[in-house]
Amino acid sequence: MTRQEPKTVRREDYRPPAYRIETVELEFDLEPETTRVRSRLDLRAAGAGSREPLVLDGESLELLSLSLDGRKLGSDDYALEDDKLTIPAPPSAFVLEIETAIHPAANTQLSGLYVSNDVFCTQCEAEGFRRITYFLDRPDVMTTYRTTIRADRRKYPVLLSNGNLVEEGELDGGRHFAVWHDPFPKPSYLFALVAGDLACNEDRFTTRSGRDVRLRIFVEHGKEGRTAYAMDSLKRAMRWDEERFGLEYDLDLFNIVAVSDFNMGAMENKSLNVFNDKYILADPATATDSDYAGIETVVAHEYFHNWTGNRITCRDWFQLSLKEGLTVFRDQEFSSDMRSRPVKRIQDVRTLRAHQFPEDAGPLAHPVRPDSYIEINNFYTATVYEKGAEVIGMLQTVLGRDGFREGMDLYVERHDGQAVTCDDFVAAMADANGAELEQFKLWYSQAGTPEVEVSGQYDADAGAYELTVAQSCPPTPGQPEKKPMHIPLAVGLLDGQGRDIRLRPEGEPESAVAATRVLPVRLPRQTFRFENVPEPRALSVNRGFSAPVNVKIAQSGAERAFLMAHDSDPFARWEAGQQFATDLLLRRVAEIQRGGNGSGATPFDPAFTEAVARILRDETLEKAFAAEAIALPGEDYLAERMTVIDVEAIHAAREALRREVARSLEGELMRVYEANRGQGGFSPDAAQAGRRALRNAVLAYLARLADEPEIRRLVIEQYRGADNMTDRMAALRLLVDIDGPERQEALDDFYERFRDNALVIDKWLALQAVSSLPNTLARVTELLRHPAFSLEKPNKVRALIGSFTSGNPLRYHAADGSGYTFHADRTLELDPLNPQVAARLLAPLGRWRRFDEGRQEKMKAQLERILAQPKLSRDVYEIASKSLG
Ligand code: 0A1
Ligand code: ZN
Repeated sequence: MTRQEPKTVRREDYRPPAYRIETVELEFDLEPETTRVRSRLDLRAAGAGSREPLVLDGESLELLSLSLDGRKLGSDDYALEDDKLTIPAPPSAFVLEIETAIHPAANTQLSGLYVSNDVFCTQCEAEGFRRITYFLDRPDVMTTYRTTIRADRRKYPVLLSNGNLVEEGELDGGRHFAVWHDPFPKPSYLFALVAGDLACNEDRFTTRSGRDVRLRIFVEHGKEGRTAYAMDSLKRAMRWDEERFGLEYDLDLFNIVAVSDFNMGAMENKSLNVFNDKYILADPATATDSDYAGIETVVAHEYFHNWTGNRITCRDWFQLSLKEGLTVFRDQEFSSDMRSRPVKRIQDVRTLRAHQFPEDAGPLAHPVRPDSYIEINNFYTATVYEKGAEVIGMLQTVLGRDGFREGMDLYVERHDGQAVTCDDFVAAMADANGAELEQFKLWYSQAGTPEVEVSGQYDADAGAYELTVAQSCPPTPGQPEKKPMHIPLAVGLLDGQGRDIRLRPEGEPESAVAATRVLPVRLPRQTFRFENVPEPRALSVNRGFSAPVNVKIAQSGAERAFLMAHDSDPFARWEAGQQFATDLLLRRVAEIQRGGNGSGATPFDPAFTEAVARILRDETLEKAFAAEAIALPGEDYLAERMTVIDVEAIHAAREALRREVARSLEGELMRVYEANRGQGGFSPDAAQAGRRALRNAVLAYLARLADEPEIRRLVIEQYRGADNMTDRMAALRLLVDIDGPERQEALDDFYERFRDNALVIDKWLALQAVSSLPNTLARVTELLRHPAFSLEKPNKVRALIGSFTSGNPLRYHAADGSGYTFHADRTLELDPLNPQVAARLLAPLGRWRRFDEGRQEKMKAQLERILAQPKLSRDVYEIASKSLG
């Protein structure tokens, strides 16, 4: 087979645009089958000297007409290729008018203009605008938009675009129109248009300088009652950004539209955010506490982009983390202020370790600021987003909260209205603080998770403590050798009573004494010495997860239990428990691998169970924290810690430890379960959510004793009696792993109750896909034909296929390779419909190097089968070919 190798785009090839667009006027005549788009561009050559051809991007467009300064161009005047339109020698300033036809109803890729449940909407990031009209579709071309929308009045009464509504009225033939003007210059990826028959929830917000902003959330009719939490989140986010960063909203109108078909979570288009309705709609009967938390975060994230992304945008797509890492950091800070900061930190680290660490250790590893890509849509990754946010968080740790704020102020002052780079951001931080951040910038350019090996030594005679820190970073694709990084490593020492020892580094004044020290680790190997230290009992490292690294430290179970009980840093307390459990579980895995099923295995260290019991009894702990602290590390995390991953042994070991804890602490667990029954009405607030989290974490332990009829009854009763989705889902999650008649009864009941709510049915699909029962793949395959499933709806695909391939390692990695064949089959079916989503789901196959030889061969064979497909998208081609390496 011959294939035209897709082109690689390189960061070093960046050139500024040859033309500027002064203004753009767009006119849409909306029809689902064929929509006509007229565009009027006011163009100007950017450089003074020799003039270059004008090359406009375009994809899947029908060109209807083209004229320059009012003169119609003939086919000799321009060159039309698959992905571009070239005008070889235009004048230095001119007006170009372009008319194109596009086909929104047939747009299953959901990029450009498409139709979702009879609503027209757009998705232009990263390169979707070129699927609407020919344009300089790159983020460093910023211009002002005036947009006219015409459509059937009855079917599309609501017509929206960016900015302010300047005119609207009636047209012949039952049509109407609206004209929108956005005064803020923006790149094309932030353009948006929506037209449909939508209901709206309207509210107001007064900014601190007195601007009265009209807030509207548009949804399909009948769903407006489920938008209250999103609206409340929006208002809280607007206030928070004023208070924390001094950033105010800048228009009189802010619109959100929720649609049911969307490739990602949501999109920050200027004053017209478009959302996957999963991140807008909630009520107690249908949304879990984590759904509520997700809404709060995503609504805030998109709103925060107005400054970090829209007013200051990216020069080119390699700088994506400039807006994404920073905006994730901002939404994490916001959620930390709204809820429990330690619990938020724990959850963010769990996510980072589950998604970003494996990415950074695999064939798709790339720096936070990548050097090359084939398809930019493949780079909306955990590395760009979540590791990018960690990098920003480290800057705040290094510069201090106030220093960071000064850096932000300078960044906004310098770059408002510009398209800039990650270097510009770091320069603002450095200049505002007189700081040296050259070595720190390696966090943007070097991929891979650094390893930090720590050992401590106490010199009783001198009363001094010496900490030796060695760093290294594993090779990643294209980066065999790494330079030492600047790692801000927060450490503390605990005395025999579990109190923090005040630490003063050698040679520094008494005023530098603190309980937690942030060590500036910069060398491959470095020793830090602390004077006047009484004998320590335990060392606490990477407090608050101050750096996204893997820490290696030799610690006994007793030390870990001590830290679990006493560390003043709640994150470190949680981490001590995770590492304690990890040690026990990996030891058990090794035993299972040596000796069969592990039934004659060495018992787990009882100190762990005791530590869990202590958490359950500690009334001073936040309940949400206690829930996190008793939850074992996930199968993914444990897998990451093994050289050759054994999914069956990991599953067995984890089940065994859960059963062991449940058996030893049954009475205690029962007590906590009963003590945390909800009374009174439901509220999604952090306190109530924490109580539910703890109770459900406890129930998950108890469910390991499901041979006891009493325990089965408990789970079923919770399922039946639940007055909220969190409790109902938690019980159903346990039931799907328990073979028996109750399982199907509950699943059928759930389906009947919620069959009219697409988002809840996604949960139903996902739960069946993550079941540990052996027939799961057969059931998932059956569900592909269920009326509730559709390959054209990304939420359905993620719920059923994604949950199986990335949320069920035990069944996905079945030794016979059936999971892999299933995955490749679905990829090949989905690729022609929606390449973005197909490519995003592919990562698990790329982890083949980490498995035994039999699985390796089977995984590779499926990747090869995908690559052999002649008409593969760039998206899937890039992931599959890089995965094979
Ligand atoms: N900028 C959005 C994420 C996003 C990216 C691409 C999309 O379509 C391909 C859609 C949304 C955010 O960070 O929320
Ligand atoms: Zn974002």
